[in-house]
Amino acid sequence: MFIQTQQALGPYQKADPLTKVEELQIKFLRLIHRIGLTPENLVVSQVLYRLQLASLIRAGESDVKRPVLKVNTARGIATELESTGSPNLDLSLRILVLGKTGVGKSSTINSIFEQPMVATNAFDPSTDRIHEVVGTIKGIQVTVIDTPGLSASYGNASHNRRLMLSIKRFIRKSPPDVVLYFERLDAINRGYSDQPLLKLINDVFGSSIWFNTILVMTHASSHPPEGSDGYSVAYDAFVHQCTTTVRNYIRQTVSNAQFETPVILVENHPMCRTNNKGEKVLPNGQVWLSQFLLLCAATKVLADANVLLKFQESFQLIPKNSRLPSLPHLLSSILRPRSLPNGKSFGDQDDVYELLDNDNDEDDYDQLPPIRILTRTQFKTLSKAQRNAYLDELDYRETLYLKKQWKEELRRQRERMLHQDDTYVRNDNYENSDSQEVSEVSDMAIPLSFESDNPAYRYRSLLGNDQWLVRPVLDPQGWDHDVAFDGINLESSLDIRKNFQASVVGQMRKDKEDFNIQSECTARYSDPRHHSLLAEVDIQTAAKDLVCTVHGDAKFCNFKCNTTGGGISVTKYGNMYFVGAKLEDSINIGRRAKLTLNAGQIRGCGQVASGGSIEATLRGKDYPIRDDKLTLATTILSYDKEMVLGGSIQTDFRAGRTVKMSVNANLNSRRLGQISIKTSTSEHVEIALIAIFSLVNALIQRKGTEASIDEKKESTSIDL
Ligand SMILES: Nc1nc2c(ncn2[C@@H]2O[C@H](COP(=O)(O)OP(=O)(O)O)[C@@H](O)[C@H]2O)c(=O)[nH]1
Ligand SMILES: [Mg+2]
Repeated sequence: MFIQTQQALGPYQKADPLTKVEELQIKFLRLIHRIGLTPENLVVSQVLYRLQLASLIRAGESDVKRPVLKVNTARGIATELESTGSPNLDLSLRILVLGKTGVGKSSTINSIFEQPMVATNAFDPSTDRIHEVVGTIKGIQVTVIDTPGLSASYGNASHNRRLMLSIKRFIRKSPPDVVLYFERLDAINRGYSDQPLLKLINDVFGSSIWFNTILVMTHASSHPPEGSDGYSVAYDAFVHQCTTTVRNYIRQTVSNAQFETPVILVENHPMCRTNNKGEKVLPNGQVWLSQFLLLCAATKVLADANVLLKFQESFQLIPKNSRLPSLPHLLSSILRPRSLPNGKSFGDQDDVYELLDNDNDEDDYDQLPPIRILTRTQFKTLSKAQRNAYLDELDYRETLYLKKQWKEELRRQRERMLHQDDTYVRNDNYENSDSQEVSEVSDMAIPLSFESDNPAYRYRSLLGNDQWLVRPVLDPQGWDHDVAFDGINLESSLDIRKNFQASVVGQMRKDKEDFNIQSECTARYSDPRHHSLLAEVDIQTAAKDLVCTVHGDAKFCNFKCNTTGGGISVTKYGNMYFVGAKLEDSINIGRRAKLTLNAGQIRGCGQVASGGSIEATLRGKDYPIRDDKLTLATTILSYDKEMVLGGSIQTDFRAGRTVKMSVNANLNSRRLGQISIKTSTSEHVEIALIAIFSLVNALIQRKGTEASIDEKKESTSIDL
């Protein structure tokens, strides 16, 4: 039977991970046989069940459908191999021990090898360096990495950190299969708290260390303490209470309430009770060495199977979303048009120059007949229709005048750029240079939804010169109001040399525990033929990690009305990397219409998100003096086997002479959407506002009833 199976498995051996998992299962069963346990043992059956389940899931997913090796068949093969004794059980275990000094790490190593391998000491730390102890237990090769004890006193955190870092270096090349964290059973009492030590382990090795960690309790034959009734607590209840205490600390450390660390009880005392086979037993009759080997082997086998079947990525100790940045979010950040802080979107300036070149109705304003400006009393004598006609005329003239001004300014600017080569003033001579050389720092753009609670928008420049704009950031819930603000916001943008601009935006905030940074550095080069290059580095803190993104964009004006571009970005989040790329194209149709298409993909940590959008913009006839426009966009996003389609409409227009409206609405195929209406006015228009409020109210109510039926979610924001 064995030979048959070998032949059957033979051809798959290299290629098929499922076959490797089946081999692992057979090896595990052979070891169980040697330890003297049966597959009916609770832990053994759990391990076999998990291996079966994992294989079935992967076999079901793969294209080559094939039956998974049944437990009974595997058991038969294992028994047969054990009875013939060949081939050798090719299984190895690599174990790292961690724990405070004197808890019995070295003694346990001697106990499991059943001979003195390392020195132990009751009073002084006797393990002074990290070293490997190699031997065989039940025919499998076991390597234990013995480490000097950690210090229990809180003042010694730096010693502990140094020690852990050197352990981390030691295991870098070949990581352990199992980590044993040691405690003394008799030392766990109500006052026990090793949380700082556990937290340090978590910080140095990362939370993934807990997947392979087993809690080892030495001195397991200790007498349970007396209960409140004067009698000793039952042994099992005592053990349960102690393990629960330590497990809870580990749960708090990894911030996961479900996490259950396996426990092994150990007794190293030479006088430990033995059974009739001479095996050391605990007060409850358990042979602790077999339990020890079983749990170590189970941990290794399950971890190996996860790696082989690529399951390890789907396990996250801390809920997935808080650890992984959202891929759709990263994708939309790569797809968004890049902008410099002066509000000009990357490439926009070129459009504007183009408009200037194409604009022939030069002297519109100068050709207008003169108009008589009325005094207030004269104005009052006019009829309503006359008043309107008069105001319209003024408005028209204002537009033309602004247009003329704008063109002149643009021409001057272009002139300057062309002559800058010779007269270019270096950075350090800025005092002497014409202050016009420095691009102006604009005010912070008003966010889409204006939150009056967000102080970044409430406080304006504290101190500023031509190059730097500095603003305080005040958090109403902040920790220290004596200093009046919790952070600082810095912005600067300057022309470094001809056609080369750079900008920095940064915000730093500090509260009692966290220090947050958010910064964006951008450099942009654009050549006279409207080709442009942009490089950007974003750094920000997210929880405890630093998220760093490097982004590069290039745009080529290949035809007169067509611009093609592409970009790549790399994001580092903790120790994960995400790489993204995008392609985009924008076509100007006439002077006022623009069509933009883009598509991009981002991947990392085995996940992929792809998406794209088509956007059509129609600008008002007075662009860019008045920025009336209508934008229609559709987007598509595919992530995690799901496809989401979205559509949005945005329009900015003037409703009458004094009121500007901005309406933004979007909805996606998940039935999530948003409507936002903003108005700004230079006159009191309470009546109009009341109308809008009632309109919005009516909308909310209607949508509210729809929502209950359709699970539709809408949010409405009104910004004044
Ligand atoms: N009674 C008892 N004593 C133990 C046990 N484990 C270790 N010891 C004793 O505790 C002392 C310190 O042990 P050692 O292995 O050197 O601790 P390490 O610093 O963690 O390596 C030694 O004197 C051991 O004999 C145990 O399970 N039961
Ligand atoms: Mg030791």
